Amino acid sequence: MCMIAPKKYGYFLSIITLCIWLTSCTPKGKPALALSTENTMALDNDDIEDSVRVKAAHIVPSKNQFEALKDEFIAFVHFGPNTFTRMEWGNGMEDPAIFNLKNLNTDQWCQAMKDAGMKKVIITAKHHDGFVLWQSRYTKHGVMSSPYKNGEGDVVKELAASCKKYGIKLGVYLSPADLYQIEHPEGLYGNLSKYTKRTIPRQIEGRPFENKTTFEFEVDDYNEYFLNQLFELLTEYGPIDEVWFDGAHPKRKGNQRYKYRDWKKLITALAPNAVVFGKEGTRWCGNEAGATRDTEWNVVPYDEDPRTMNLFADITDEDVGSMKKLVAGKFLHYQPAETNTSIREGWFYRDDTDQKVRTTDDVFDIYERSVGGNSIFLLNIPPNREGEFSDQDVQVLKETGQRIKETYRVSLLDGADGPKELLDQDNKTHLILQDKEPIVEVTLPKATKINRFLVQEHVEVYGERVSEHALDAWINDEWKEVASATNIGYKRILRFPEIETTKLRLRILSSRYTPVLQHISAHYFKSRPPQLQFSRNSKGEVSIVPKMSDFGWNPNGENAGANLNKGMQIFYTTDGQVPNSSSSLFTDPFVFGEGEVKAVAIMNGEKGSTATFRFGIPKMSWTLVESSSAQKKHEGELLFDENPNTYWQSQENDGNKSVVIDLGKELEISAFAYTPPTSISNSMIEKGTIFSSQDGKVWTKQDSFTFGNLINDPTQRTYTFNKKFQARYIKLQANEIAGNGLKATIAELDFY
Ligand code: FUL
Repeated sequence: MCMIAPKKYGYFLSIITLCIWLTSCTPKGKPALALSTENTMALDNDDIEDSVRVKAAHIVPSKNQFEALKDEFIAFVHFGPNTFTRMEWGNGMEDPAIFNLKNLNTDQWCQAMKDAGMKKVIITAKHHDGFVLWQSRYTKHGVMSSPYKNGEGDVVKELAASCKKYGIKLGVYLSPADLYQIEHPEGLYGNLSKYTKRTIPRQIEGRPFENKTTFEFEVDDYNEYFLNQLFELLTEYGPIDEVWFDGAHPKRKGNQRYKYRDWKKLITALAPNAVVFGKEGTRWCGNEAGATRDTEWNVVPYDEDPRTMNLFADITDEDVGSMKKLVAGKFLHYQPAETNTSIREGWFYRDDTDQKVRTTDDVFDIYERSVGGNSIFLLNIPPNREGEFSDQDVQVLKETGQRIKETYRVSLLDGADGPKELLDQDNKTHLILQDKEPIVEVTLPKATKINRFLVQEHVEVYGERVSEHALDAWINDEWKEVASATNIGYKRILRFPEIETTKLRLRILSSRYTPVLQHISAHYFKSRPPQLQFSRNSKGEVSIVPKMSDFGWNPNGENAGANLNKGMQIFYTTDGQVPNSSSSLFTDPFVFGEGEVKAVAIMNGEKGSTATFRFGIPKMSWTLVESSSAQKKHEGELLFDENPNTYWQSQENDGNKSVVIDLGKELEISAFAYTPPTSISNSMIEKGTIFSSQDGKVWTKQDSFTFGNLINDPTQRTYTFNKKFQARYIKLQANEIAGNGLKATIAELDFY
């Protein structure tokens, strides 16, 4: 590795660069620091990949960013008029009376967060509808005009008091988008007012501030309004540890600009410990589904200096900070990602019946992938109309907290022989790995079962450097690689099949500069064989995987059961026998016709419950003869594409609501199964008739069927015909839709 000194740092840097060059050419003794560390560094025109790499290895988090990283698991609370209107986005024209809160139990929220192990909560003090949850002096569109405590209530104040009581940090979401200020005739958003010098806060008679600080800014009406509200939130609710600026805009007006640099000045002065989300502090991870990247670098490139930027674009690419990306930038900046998602289907509470809640497996899986993948896990729990977290949410939070504690509270490396600096609990001690092939080895006091390994770099002082690493375990008198991954950064959790070992070895395979580790620990997650689910693809191939939750909002594509239970094996039979460890091992999808498949998951010798699925006649040679008035994107073919997530749907005004299928050849039929779509509940077929034909012209009515309770239980229903019959063509006629719906839908049809 040879480098060229960037011009900007001139002579001084050239010397440093030379030192790096010299030391990098010797096997040992490479210093841990070659440059002074910074939160942001400029790249120069003559920087080459090697010098960019060294700079990237010297970018460190700010104090507030590091605190935010250490909080790890934090809560989001979306609450407001949408809680009562059941909308995801309000329109700003809601009557404040709609916020008809009778009770509010912020202590219950905080208790549940505490049980989950969350360290901070961010509340939507103002969402896009512009309704404010605190007693602002600057608007009447908020809790002050609602029935709650006769207009005297203050949700932010009550939460702040509970946070203090439970030792939870507080953050505020203040939406720059403000539909009330856009829509109201006297609204300030985009009202084309002049930018003039204004004093913040604007004094309001009879409502003096205890904090006497004032600011002068050259701003327009909406920026002044925003700054005034920030002033209230940052001075009257105790310490604020995060300010969350959402990037979404349901609507804009008057080319309204935001003077973020002024907002920032106010925040820095009034809430010096607050990290700012959506600006240079922390960034959006790029999705709202709880999906995580395999490689989440927190050193990211910028084209402009983020310290002086006003507008921040979302970073949504899969690759956020590879060398290729960094080299193409003009500035390098440390900016941790927040993995934000909701525990419920949607950001706001709707109901306890249709709006599903994530499973504990799901939340714990996201926790391990996000916190253990160099990001912060921000989980939304929307309070209900009783002002509480619903029981189901509380239960999931409790179970998640229990798992986090049980799995991660103690390290199975306690008492192990290895580098003390990494094994202790002191987050200042660290180990500089100067060898060419850096290795950390630990010997455990006794043979121990583990399936998780946690490693942290000393990012606070040395930044993030490791780009590839692997873990070996001593098994049967030799080293065996059990896990590997790319970067580490603040924290990496490696998950692997259970092993029993007396020695572990962490190998750093590549790094941007001398790796400096801060902590390692080993853990055991007590898992149980998961429940299984079956599917068949359009080629007739059967797959068996751990059951996915039916959480339908924003799917992240992960199978939590499989992620948590590495090393599980699935055995199956197709001859009706109960499967066991001598049955066929499921590795890849296999072709299977009509009949029953039984499967069982076995984990570390423990057997799960046997799952059975009856597959109907394969559908590869089926064709659609006709489907009445299909909706666009919901064509008839989708009812036999072997994908229950896609469906045929008729038009609303279709009196006929029927489908005709050609089975490809004449077959004997004894039963059929109807799978309704789970994503919509108002068009499931409750009553219908099945007709059969040999030639597609002459039809015989077979049976009429009725399926009950579809809306509450939208699972597959099977109907056995009174008499078996021969048919090549089948017609299904929908006669009645559940809940008096007007459209008919079919996710899948099966015949046996
Ligand atoms: C999005 C918003 O539009 C959603 O309503 C929610 O607040 C989410 C956290 O951010 O951009």
